[in-house]
Amino acid sequence: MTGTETAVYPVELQRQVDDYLKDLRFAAEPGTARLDQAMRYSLLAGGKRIRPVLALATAEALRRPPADVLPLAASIEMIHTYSLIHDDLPAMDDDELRRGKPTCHVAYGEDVAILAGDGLFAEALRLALAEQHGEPANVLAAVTEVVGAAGVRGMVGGQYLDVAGDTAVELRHLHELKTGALIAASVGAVLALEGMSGPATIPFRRFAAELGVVFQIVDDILDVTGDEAEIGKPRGSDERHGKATYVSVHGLERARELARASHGKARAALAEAEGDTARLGQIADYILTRTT
Ligand code: GRG
Repeated sequence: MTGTETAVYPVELQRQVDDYLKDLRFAAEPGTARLDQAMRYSLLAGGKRIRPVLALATAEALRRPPADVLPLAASIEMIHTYSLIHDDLPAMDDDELRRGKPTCHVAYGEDVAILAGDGLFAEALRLALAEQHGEPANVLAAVTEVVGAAGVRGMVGGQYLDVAGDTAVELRHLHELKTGALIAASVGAVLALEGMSGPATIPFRRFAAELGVVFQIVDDILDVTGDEAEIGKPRGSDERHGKATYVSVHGLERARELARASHGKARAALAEAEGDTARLGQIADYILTRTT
């Protein structure tokens, strides 16, 4: 994509997340078993787990065992999965393939898919509040950060700007809300959980914000140039949905330059952060060079 090899992804952190997610069950009675099945169908469909892996790598940077933050990290992935289920619905993007499999509404019906998304959101909060260890005030601050990023000032607000199609809204701003906020919260929530505040958090937060930009530009590039089997959905969906993207606005070459420039800024911010940040840097390199 950028003329470089795909950087190595921390698959051992991804495995920890996958193992944790696999053990989650939501239904408490036979009557809701099919809803549980639909939620787990999408949750376990094989995403890259970038957001929870970022959370685990942030814990590692702060010298806390990554496994300590699994409930919080899993809750972020559950919210991400809910957003994908709802984004694929006929009223939104009307997509039939996600992560290489039929979308939730194709597999389970539209009514169940809406409830599967709603269920994942609520169960994410329950999981983080009930299972995440830490000072109660810090757990609350961490969950507040995640929910804020998922709400109107973040993902849902960004999705609204997208569907409203107001051409005056700057592309970077739309994506900062729609995808950047939850990526940034994957780092920020762990800082909050550790009770970190003030100047020491600034480099981490700058890194995470810029990483969201890299992620989105690369996503737009892959929608045009990616291998359909690898990206798990048909190429060109942005164009079919008439979406303004970094590629449609700036062209492919400029979009690649912008991705490299944002990656450089993310790396520069990380260099200012205290702690064991090697793995966070590795994830930034992966996000720039990923093909899936
Ligand atoms: C419907 C409430 C609501 C929100 C939708 C994030 C979002 C907002 C929609 C997803 C649509 C989309 C494809 C956005 C582009 C960026 C993105 C989130 C890509 C998918 O994320 P990855 O690459 O997916 O992390 P995996 O499958 O690896 O988890």
